[in-house]
Amino acid sequence: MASVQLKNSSMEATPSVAQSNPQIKDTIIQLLSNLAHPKEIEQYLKRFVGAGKTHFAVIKVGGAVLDNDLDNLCSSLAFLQQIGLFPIVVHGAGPQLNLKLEQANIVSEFIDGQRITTPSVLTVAKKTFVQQNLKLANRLQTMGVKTASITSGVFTANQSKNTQLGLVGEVSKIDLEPISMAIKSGAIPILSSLAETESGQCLNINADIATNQLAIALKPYKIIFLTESGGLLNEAGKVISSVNLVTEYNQLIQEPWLHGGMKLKVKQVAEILSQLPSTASVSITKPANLAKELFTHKGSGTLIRR
Ligand code: X2W
Repeated sequence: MASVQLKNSSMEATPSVAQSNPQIKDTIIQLLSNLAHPKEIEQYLKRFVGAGKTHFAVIKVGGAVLDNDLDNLCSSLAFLQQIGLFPIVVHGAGPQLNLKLEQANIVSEFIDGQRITTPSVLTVAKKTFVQQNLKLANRLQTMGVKTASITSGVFTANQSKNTQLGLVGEVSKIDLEPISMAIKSGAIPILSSLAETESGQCLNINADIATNQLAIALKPYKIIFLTESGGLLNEAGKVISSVNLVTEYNQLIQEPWLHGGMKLKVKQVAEILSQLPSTASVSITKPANLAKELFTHKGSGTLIRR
């Protein structure tokens, strides 16, 4: 992966509400008491709060989750914000774009998980991504959660070297300022996977790739992929609770049951974690189980570490 230039890398780790007001800690522990022992919750809380407001978590929300699990997603995000933790959300909108292109009779094809993006695909993509961003933001706002929709200004990209992909971007620079400003104003930043070239041409980026690049730039404590399946699934269709990349990666990647999309995800996760401090980890879980995955030893989805 080409190295990404970072603007505003000196973004300070501002204290969260729980850090500046220790009394809130007890309320949080009480709120989570049905999930695990208070000591366990406290241990995680300390870690997350210690990571600072802007470095707690980057959360990728797949487009399918926005269609099928929006209520659980918004409740989980609202809970995090109420306890003073500000996740940075990157959303996808793949299924919604598939539908819109089909309705417009525009053919859409993929190469290795990336959509071939012609000018007419890009026009529909921009509209669809902004609509999905606002759908999530509006729902959160009706729950009293302040949000900042960020659909440009963070990712600068070059057009992909694979010319067959058309208007697809490879991230070259990340500006953290819009994210930092949003969090300072008490809002959850919600990012769409769109970039611009230096000359202002809009480009489409796969939302997983945008998330990975942002995570490498921000070095958050947690990187979370929210999916409908709630984790990596084994041969029997059950969620694999943890993967240690040091001891299990080689075997896992060769398993015949690990299908293409998941294999790609495991490879990408290994690449992100290789560029982050060893304290960082990746979780794949479903929206309803986000707090359980974050605050308990047992977790609820797949925890990947190295
Ligand atoms: C993706 C961006 C959206 C996305 C696309 O056009 O579908 C490229 O493939 P999901 O819901 O996370 O799949 N862009 C270049 O990744 O959404």
